[in-house]
Amino acid sequence: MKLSRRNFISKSTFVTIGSLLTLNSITAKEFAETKLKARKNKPVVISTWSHGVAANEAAWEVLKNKGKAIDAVEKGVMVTEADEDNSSVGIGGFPDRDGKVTLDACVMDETGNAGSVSFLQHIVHPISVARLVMDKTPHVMLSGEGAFQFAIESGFKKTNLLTEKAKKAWEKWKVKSEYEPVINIENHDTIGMVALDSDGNLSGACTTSGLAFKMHGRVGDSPIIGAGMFVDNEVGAAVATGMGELVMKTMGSFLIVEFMRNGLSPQEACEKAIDRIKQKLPDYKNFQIGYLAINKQGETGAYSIHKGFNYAKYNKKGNNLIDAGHLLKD
Ligand code: SD4
Repeated sequence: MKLSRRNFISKSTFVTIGSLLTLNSITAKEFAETKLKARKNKPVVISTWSHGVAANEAAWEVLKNKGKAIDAVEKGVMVTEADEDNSSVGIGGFPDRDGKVTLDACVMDETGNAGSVSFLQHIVHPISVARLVMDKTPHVMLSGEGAFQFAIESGFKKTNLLTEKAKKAWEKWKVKSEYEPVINIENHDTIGMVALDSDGNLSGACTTSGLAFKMHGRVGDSPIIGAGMFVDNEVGAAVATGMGELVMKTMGSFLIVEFMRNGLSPQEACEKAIDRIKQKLPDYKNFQIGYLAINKQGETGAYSIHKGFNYAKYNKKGNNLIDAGHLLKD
């Protein structure tokens, strides 16, 4: 039958409404399932490495009182930034080759807003500067002197971040000056945190002094939205730790969120992003990368290249340190 224009329009309208109805009923079903799972799982927060346990405590204080995920992750990672014994975040972080402590951090909230600072010196809480970049400026990222100036103008105090312990470690390193980022030893302290709050909203934060004894001016993945951390409130959030160059080259956190968008669980998505590193970067065995992910339902996942990566998870069942699975079985 030849379709008249009128016929065609009415038939295609019928098809469109028909497919919309199917689409809507699937979406409604999925939506209901997501809500049900989320109700069971939320709130929940996960963060990298064993210092995540203390950071989660502070985040949980916010989450348990029905606070926002963005406030929880900021408060959470601030604990690690203020910890002088932690040699890769905030005060006490190991310096670069030239003895300068330079910090990278970023935040992202449920609206898709993001803020970041890189190569920031003399400020104990770069995460809060990143939050202000997000909340108070039209920009996403401020760097170096400009980031410092913004921090001072916003009321942050100039502080010497190089502790005696970190200075001693740097002086010891200078004797040989070998530039060898070691797996799970000097890279093991960055804190990345993602959370789902009681309202079902996701946010993330990541903060670090980066690789110990790095080249002056080196910036890692941690302040790069999409690399070190990414949030899409429709889907999930992910955060990275380890050798940032590998994460940047594969856009790790964004990739994980996109894998989840395409139907993978957080665990499968982390594994697939580690596999992407394996496929693309032949020297991957020399480095450690750890990924964490959470989805809208409050399900979580974690995976790394090498053994030794762990993370802290706080939900209604309590605050637990968990060993992540890993690719290389050596
Ligand atoms: C960086 N990804 O600067 C950071 C380092 C890190 O655990 O995560 N260490 O490359």
